[in-house]
Amino acid sequence: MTALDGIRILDFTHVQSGPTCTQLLAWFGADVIKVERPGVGDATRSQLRDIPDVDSLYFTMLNHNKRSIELNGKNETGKAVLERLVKSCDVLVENFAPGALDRMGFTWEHIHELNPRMIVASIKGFGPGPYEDCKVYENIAQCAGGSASTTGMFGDLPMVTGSQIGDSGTGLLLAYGIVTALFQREQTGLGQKVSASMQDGVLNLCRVKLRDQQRLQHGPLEEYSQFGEGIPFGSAVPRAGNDSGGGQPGRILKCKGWESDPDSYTYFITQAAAWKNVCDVIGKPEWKDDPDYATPNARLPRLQEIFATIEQWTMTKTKFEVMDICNALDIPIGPILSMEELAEEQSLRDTGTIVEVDHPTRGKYLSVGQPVKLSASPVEVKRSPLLGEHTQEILAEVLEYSPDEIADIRASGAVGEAKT
Ligand code: CAO
Repeated sequence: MTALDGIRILDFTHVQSGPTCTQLLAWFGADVIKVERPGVGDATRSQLRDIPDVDSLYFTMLNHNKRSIELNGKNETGKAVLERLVKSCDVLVENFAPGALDRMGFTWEHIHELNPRMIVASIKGFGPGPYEDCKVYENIAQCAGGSASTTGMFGDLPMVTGSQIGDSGTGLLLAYGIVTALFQREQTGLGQKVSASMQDGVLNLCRVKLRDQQRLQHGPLEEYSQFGEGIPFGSAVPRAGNDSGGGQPGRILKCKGWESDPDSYTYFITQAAAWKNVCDVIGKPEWKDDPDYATPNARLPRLQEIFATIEQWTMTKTKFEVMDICNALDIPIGPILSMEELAEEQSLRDTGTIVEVDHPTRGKYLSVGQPVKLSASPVEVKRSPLLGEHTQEILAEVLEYSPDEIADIRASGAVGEAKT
């Protein structure tokens, strides 16, 4: 038994944000039926392909545990099939460009009339306002949501991050909205609209920068390197390189081998409670009682010197030696782990955070698994579906069309060719 057993999702999502959401629901047991354009499918099937004619890793890593039906929502027969799907599903999830679902004839009012219990969940780039009609991809959301403006080195270009906070981040939020709406439906018996915008999602994740924007009105941000360097602040929160966003100053420091290994670095935090241990480890016991270094406030204007001194020590150790030595002394630090190292990390395989999946045309590949673990809802990550792999079984078993009706639907061109 899984947590979302019995919940059926009409998955009208594509690319990354929406598919992230429906994959999370599928992992907890929802029956996710992915609707794809006949013969074409989700655009990511053919994007960034590493093997000719094989579904890309982009697609396979976002569409596990789903079923695929080819269905043309603009064909009259296809629309009738879609209406039947609306009536037999609990949730419709979509991340089309603004207005696309309405243009297909599936307005909220129409869907609600067909199935008052249906929850209609949407991701758009922007919420209501001046940009509500815009199409949006990941990096646009990072730029419009405050992340790019506050990421990067001081005085340098705004930077986007490697984490897909606009796409996967918003997909996560939408899943939370859907499950909450399902919970409310238990009491009301009615569906509702669930909306998440990528700009809102990114801004939500950037809350510490909105915090700092307001702190700036009351004085300089003393934990930023810029303060220690004597560079005045402007009116907006600046980019602060690898400074910590929390109350404990931190930096990325070189470790042994950094000259040839681009990931031979560690994140080092000078947490107040661990300060005395830091002084001992780096060979500066005199700093423990020196009034210029003994308290967090005294250290703030000296952070550059302090981290340079710590780095002299970290450069004599590998990032893993630094981790072992510091953890034993309760000094919070973190090695910079490369994707190569993470892919090989056995403990992540053991917990299902990274999984190896077998695929009929691709063979074995790695994917991220469910990051949230429920003790009573085990997750088995299953391969993504081939395009239209389940069209026949969905028409016959879920929608209960007769063989003659299915023949007519196929003849109309609404669902593509039968798969052998
Ligand atoms: N049957 C019939 N038509 C279908 C269909 C189906 N099964 N599936 C899709 N279509 C149609 C849509 O109805 C739409 O038609 P119209 O433009 O005539 O209304 C058309 O295909 C294209 O859809 P789209 O505009 O959503 O796709 P796009 O590639 O042009 O834009 C994207 C992609 C992601 C920019 C846009 O969908 C978007 O802004 N989505 C919201 C934000 C979002 O989720 N972005 C994250 C993407 S991941 O980086």
